[in-house]
Parts: sequence; structure tokens; C-alpha cells
Amino acid sequence: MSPIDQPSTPALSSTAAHPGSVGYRSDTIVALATPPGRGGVAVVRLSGPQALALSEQLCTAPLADQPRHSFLTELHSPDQHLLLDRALVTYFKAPASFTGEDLVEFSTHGGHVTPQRIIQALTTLDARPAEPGEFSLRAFLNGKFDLAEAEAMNQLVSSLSLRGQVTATENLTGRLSRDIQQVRETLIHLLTVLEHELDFSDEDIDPLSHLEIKRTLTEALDQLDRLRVTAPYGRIIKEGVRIVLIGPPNAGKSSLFNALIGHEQAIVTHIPGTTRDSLEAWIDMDGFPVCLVDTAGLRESDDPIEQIGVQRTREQATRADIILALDPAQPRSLELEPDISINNTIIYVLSKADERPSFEVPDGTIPTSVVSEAGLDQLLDHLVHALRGFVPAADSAIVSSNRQLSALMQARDRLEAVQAQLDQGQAMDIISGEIRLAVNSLAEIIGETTSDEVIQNIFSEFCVGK
Ligand SMILES: Nc1nc2c(ncn2[C@@H]2O[C@H](COP(=O)(O)OP(=O)(O)OP(=O)(O)O)[C@@H](O)[C@H]2O)c(=O)[nH]1
Ligand SMILES: [Mg+2]
Repeated sequence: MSPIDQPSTPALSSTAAHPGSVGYRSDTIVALATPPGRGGVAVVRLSGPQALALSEQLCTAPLADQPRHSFLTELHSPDQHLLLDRALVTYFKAPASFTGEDLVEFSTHGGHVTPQRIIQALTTLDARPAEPGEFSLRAFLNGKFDLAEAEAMNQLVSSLSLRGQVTATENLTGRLSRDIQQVRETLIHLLTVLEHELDFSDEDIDPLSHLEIKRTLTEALDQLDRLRVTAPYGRIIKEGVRIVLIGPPNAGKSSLFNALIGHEQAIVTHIPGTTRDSLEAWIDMDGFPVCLVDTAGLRESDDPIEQIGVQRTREQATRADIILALDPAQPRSLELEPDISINNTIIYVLSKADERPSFEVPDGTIPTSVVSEAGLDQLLDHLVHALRGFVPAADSAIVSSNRQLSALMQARDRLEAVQAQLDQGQAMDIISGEIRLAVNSLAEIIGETTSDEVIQNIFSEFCVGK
């Protein structure tokens, strides 16, 4: 455990992903690809048809002669009066570049000033400052990766924990896309069979084919279900697990919060009602990103400030993935609390166990003491066990965004409808129409039939320079 920083009737395949759509602009863009500020090296990225010509106005290295070769060269202002930096410059000739366009990377000295001077020199020429995610959008539109892979790339650069990083890396190399493609191909094969049957017979489909169709549908539904159940894990490793400490005032919540995060972030006093605002701290637990939340003690109070604090506690409890219910006297009293949903995992903790060594601890309750440190390891084991409950049983690709999940659920619902339609003897052209729609829902996951607006939204969440 360690702290961490903080559709109408679309065709089978559409061509959303190609230059010309989603406002593809063919000008030359520039941005800092590394985080701004003090650092050894900064990377300035320049992409578009003018990338090589503009770079050649800053340096004399023979970039065009040797693409993918790094030149250590002096960079001068376009009027050649000012020396900007000595940098490593690499030209990637289209289409063999990240964006699929001509692209030049300047590895300059880091810091706030040097990379900005180079960006400024390039924008006084013909380059435009890139918008967030614009390099990646161009790469996607040029077919360098699909939409699920693009989402994985963004998750990779923003991952907070080992588990998030591992999943994002696998999806970046196409793990989820391959699984989705597999189901899609099964359904496309089924459509071919159905359309062949329709061509050759005016009658209903023969019983053998009927069985075969049902078998294939069941298989596709099973594959989609295996992916669907991974979504909670995908959400949690991306957004973090919220573990919320709740209990009466003075139960020792803030003391346990501090013990779990490893430093004294929360104020601890002997006065009941010390904590008012909810406090959050991010920690890594078994490779999961965990947001630990300390809250105001639950009690009736006449103090308006404390009342707001208690209301916040109730809201935090409702948002929790796991609740740590602390009480030094009577754990398990949480069910009696009004307005607190107890659909979440609850771990009951008997706090200040050192004060009552002979107390008979109720079953399922973990006695802990931050004074003697007794029970803290056992509590951590329990938490890790609860966290591992989110890990999918089978080794599988992970569905890692709401967008992916809702497209998958749409495909699933349509296939279930097809099963029912088959049993009701529905006409085959209607059935194949429904299967076609399921195929299109799956295509949305990888970005083939995704609307321009959704694509724009996804890439606008990326950072500048990505
Ligand atoms: N003996 C003993 N005292 C403890 C333990 N944990 C906390 N305390 C003491 O209990 C008092 C209250 O602790 P807090 O951690 O502030 O309790 P809290 O639940 O956050 O209280 P509020 O913020 O008022 O709701 C302090 O005096 C702590 O030193 C423990 O394990 N053993
Ligand atoms: Mg407190």
C-alpha cells in the first residue's frame, strides 16, 4: 500500500473513420507532448503536410534524407538571428508516424521556456497550436488504431495504479478490439448464411439451420456476457475504489484514516464532532487505485455546520464501493441509519479495541486499534479480499468505459430479441435486420459506426500534445 498522486438503420460498416470526417483538418499542428515545467527533456510534436518544411527553417540537419534518424542540431529562429536550443530532431515520413502524417519531434531541453520558444517559432511560421487530443484524433482517422484502442491509450497515460496500467496496455494492443471483432465476425457469418437461405427459399428456414442459428446466437451472447461482467472492474481500475469510513463521532475514524494513508492528514482530537468536511486521500492497495474518505461522525446535532457535515457523510456512504463501519462499542448498527444505502460492501470494525481487551467481538467484526496497531493487518487483508472480489473470474479483455458497455448492451439486447423472434417464427428479413443492428452496435465500440460527436468528445478528453 502506498500513496499515489493524485442509430436509424445504418449500413453494415460505415466509414466514419477516414480523413474528411470529424472535421479532419489538414493543416500543420504543434504542441508540447511532455508535461510542462522543469525537466531534463521536453518533446515538441509537429504534424501535418508542412512539418518537414517548417522544421527545415529552424535547423539545417538533412531530415528529409534520413527519416526516423535523430539529428543533434542547433535550432534557430526562422530569421536565423536567435539560437533557440541544441536539440535532437527526428523526422517521421507519412504514413510511418504516430499520426500517419509527416511528423517531426524535437527533443529539446526541458523547462518552461525552451520548448515554448520552439513552439512559438513554429507558430509564427505556418503551424497552429494543436487542440487537446488532436494528434491522436488524426492518428485514429488515418487508421493507426481503433476507438477502443484510443480510449485505452488515454487510460494508460492517466492510469493511477498498476491494475489500470496493465489493462490499458492490453487494450491498447487490441485485446478488447479483437474480442469484439470475433463476435462481430460470428454474426456477419450468420447474416451471410441467412441471406443465402433467403435467396434460395421463399419458405421458412429449414429446421437444421434454425438450430444452427440459435446455437450461434447463444455463443455470441455468451461471449458478450463474458465481456459485460468485466465492466465494474474496468470502471474501478479507472476511476478508483471509494472506501468510506463512517461511524459515530469520536469512533476513531480519522485516526484509522491517517493510519491507512500513512500520515497525519486528518485532525484528530478527543472532542466528538472534530471532522466536518469529508477528507479524501488516494492510496494504492494491491494495485487498485483507492480513494479513502474520512467523514463527519453520524449523529443528530443542533450545530448547522455539523448538520452539513453529517449530510455529506450520508452522501459519501451512498457513493462508496466499500464502507468501513467503525464503532468502539456496537458495530453493525449501520442498518439502523436512515438514508444510507447498504447495497455496498460493508466491513464492520470494532475500533479502539485496546480499551476493551475482554470485549466479546461479534462475528464478522474486525477489532482494531491504532494505538497498539492490533488488527490493522487483518483489516487490510479484508480490504484486499473485498477489492479482489471486483476482479473478473476468467482471464478476459476488460470493458473499460461506459460508452463501450452501453454499445455492448445494445448489441446484447438485440441478439436476445432475435432469439425470441426466431421462436415466434418471425420473418427472416426482420431477423437479419436485427442482427445487422447488433453488428453495428459492436462496430461502435471500435469506432467504425460511431457518430462524429462521440468521436470528438472522446478525443477532447485527451491532453494537449497527445
Ligand atoms: N485508545 C485508543 N484511542 C483511540 C484510538 N483511535 C482513536 N483514538 C482516540 O479517540 C479520539 C477520537 O479519535 P478520532 O480519530 O478523531 O475520531 P473520529 O471518529 O474521527 O471523530 P470525529 O471526527 O469527531 O467524528 C482521539 O482522542 C483519538 O486519539 C484507538 O485505537 N485506541
Ligand atoms: Mg474525525
